[in-house]
Amino acid sequence: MVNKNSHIPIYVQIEEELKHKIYLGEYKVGEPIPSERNLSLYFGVSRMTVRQAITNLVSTGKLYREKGRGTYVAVPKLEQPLNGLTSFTEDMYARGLTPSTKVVKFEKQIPPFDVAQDLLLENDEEVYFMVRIRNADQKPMAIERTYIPVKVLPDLTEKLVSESLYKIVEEVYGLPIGNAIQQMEATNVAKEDRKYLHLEPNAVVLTIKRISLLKNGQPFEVVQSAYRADRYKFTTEIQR
Ligand code: 16G
Repeated sequence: MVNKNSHIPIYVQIEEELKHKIYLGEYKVGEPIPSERNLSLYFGVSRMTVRQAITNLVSTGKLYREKGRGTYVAVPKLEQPLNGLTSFTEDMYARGLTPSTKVVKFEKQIPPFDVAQDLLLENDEEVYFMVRIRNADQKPMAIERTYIPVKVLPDLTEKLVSESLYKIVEEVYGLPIGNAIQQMEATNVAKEDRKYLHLEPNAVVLTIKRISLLKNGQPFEVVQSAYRADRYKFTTEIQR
């Protein structure tokens, strides 16, 4: 219950109480929480105060709003450690989820200039360009746009990349993977990605660019991906 004499703002106390109820399973994942009206009666505070608490929980991804229907408890975000060069397929299996992939584009092309530079390609060298939707337990997590030099993985096919690319690189082509450089930033979801990721306009995604190299130093992929920010959080262990 709220303590009106506390130095902790009332909306923060309500946030804590709602989080506690989610933790205890009193409010269940995918189910609605009580209406603002009922919560304001329950806590004995104004609806504005309740709304502020709910808005904060929505922005941190604990709750989500469905237009005209109410506010629901969100699925906890998937935690992804950032200390190893792992594939999407490995990451999902490590969490007990089943990965699946929909290839929406697969073609040969001359890459954009900056991609050619990242892949250390000459002007006329081609890449395979693919767009893949990556799902966990059938739900979209990310969309990936990948460029792979044709000379590094000749005869790559759409069928091969509908499963794990890293597995194919290592097991079919026999090329050991080395390291990668990755950049991450928060952006609004691109218009063309909304339908694939089932997101509303202006939803936030984690936009990641990865350049990966084989053990021998040859770059083999440039990937631009958008991960659903409401489903994913990245964790890093850092040492002093
Ligand atoms: C991850 C990588 C992506 C890589 C893919 C390979 C990030 C941000 N991206 O999704 O660069 O191409 O794994 O996964 O982690 P796969 O072997 O399952 O195809």
